[in-house]
Amino acid sequence: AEALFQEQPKTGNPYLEDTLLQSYLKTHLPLKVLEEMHQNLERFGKRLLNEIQPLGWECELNPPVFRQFDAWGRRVDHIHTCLAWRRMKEISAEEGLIAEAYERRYTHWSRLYQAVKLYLFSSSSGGFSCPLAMTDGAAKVIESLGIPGSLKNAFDRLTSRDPEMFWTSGQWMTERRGGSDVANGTETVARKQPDGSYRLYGFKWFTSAADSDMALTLARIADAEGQCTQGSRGLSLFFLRVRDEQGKLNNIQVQRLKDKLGTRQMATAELWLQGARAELISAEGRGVAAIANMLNITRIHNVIGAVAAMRRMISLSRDYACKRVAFGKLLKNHPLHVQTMARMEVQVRGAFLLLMDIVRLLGLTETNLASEQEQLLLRLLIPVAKLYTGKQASAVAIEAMESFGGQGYMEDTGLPVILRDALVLSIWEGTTNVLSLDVLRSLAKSQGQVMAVFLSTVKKKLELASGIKELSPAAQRAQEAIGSLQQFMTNMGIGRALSMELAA
Ligand code: MFK
Ligand code: FAD
Repeated sequence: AEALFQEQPKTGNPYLEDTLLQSYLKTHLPLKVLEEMHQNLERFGKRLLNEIQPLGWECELNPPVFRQFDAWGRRVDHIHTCLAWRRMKEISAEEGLIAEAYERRYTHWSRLYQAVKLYLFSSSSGGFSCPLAMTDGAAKVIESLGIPGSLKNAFDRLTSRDPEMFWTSGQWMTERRGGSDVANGTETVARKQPDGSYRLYGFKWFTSAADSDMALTLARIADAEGQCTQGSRGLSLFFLRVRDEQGKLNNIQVQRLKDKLGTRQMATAELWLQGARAELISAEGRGVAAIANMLNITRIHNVIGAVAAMRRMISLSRDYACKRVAFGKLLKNHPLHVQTMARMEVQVRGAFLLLMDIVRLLGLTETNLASEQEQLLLRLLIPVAKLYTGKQASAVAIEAMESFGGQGYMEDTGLPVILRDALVLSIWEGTTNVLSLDVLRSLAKSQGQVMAVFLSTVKKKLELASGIKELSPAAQRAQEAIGSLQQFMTNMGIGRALSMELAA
């Protein structure tokens, strides 16, 4: 009778099973750094398997619950999160999932190391990688402001390894009139107080991980007559604590939690700001430019989430192919099935290498080791990678789901969750088309230089590839195409043309 049951797909230590990750680290890292990281990652992989994956599943089974009133009718607006979710916060601190990037004990490799840990963590995290993305983004903004005295405590907490100290942050940008068009859609008003602080009044339409300790948000400062400047130049960036030490909300009301297709493990709330006390942290009218530092980090986290989701689905699919028999042989012995899996594997490998290159460049930039060309390349690659891998993750997750046949569609296998959560990756943190426009923004702002750097980098890589025998004809053809594109750009003065286009 036992033979009637299908064995469920399983994976082992995600670090040890990821041969591409291991070979990337071996090829790129200095030996001493590699040895330390290897040991730590092997340990972390074991922890993921034995402790974190089961917690992640608990988070899925116990989504947050919103309680607006207490038993006696008092308004409490309490967002109850499960024990496993709270444990994820402690683990994130213990593992230094944010701290690692800011301590920089491996200089420019620290960012890459952090990204590798987040990549391994992501698909087991029960959605906790979402608050971590915003926490990292907030730390980055504060660091780029030079860690002003008033934000030192927040910075220390966001980057702490002590679970008691560790804070997570929200990123409240989206309002009802505009999630993409934040510049025109933001209605929240900031009124200056006699002590120099501000009070915020408005409605934030999507606020994920609303159980976070703090948030960065945008608002328009009202002048003495109560008037505000409209458009992008009217927006400023604010820091606020969500609750006080007693857990009381900072003049904020929770309207409700969103009823979402996926990412159900974490609370996304609609919030009324009714005089929330906040601190202005950007120059007046420079809110969008200041929060762009956060966006660029959270967009990289989005890429991490996309690659991790693809890797998880494919790893499970590979294991299944070694267990499931159809037409008298294992799936792995059906050439057509293997071809489908190979195509997915190529997708995830390409995305993984792109991610590694981005975090390598980010690490260089943050330690002042990046050339101007590398900085330009980073600016271009972030939106490109976010828009590309966001879509790619959904497509790969759908394909992988099919590789389990009907079982792939069953809730309690845990596979549909991965697909549902992947579908948001192309929506939040900038939709695909909005990010395409961001690519144009980076082209225009640099007068086309980012594209020139991109093309010359690709050309160099292709020259290297031409040395590899099997690749040479394809590499040759690609090089010719790049050459013509470069010629075209020079002739057209593409940077100037784009500036005009955008200005129009
Ligand atoms: C798996 C983990 C994932 C984590 C998920 C966490 C949960 C989800 C959280 C969210 O979804 S948060 C909300 C995310 N929202 C967006 O991504 C908004 C999408 N819209 C855009 O990105 C628009 O392009 C943008 C709001 C930025 C347009 O604003 P503006 O003011 O019309 O743009 P403008 O005037 O071109 O730029 C203003 C300044 O910002 C310029 O600087 P300068 O004044 O110095 O020239 C720009 O260069 C700068 N800027 C804009 N985008 C930039 C940037 N700088 C660097 N990088 C960028 N990407
Ligand atoms: P719109 O801006 O109305 O977009 C609608 C469509 O129009 C899209 O297809 C878009 O691509 C297209 N479009 C818009 N402008 C252009 C243009 N110029 N050219 C071409 N096409 C265009 N936001 C936060 O601030 N904080 C959060 O924590 C947060 N969490 C979220 C969690 C979830 C699960 C989800 C789904 C969203 C979350 N968001 C959050 C909001 C998210 O960032 C926005 O939904 C997203 O940026 C899109 O904005 P919008 O919903 O206003 O759509």
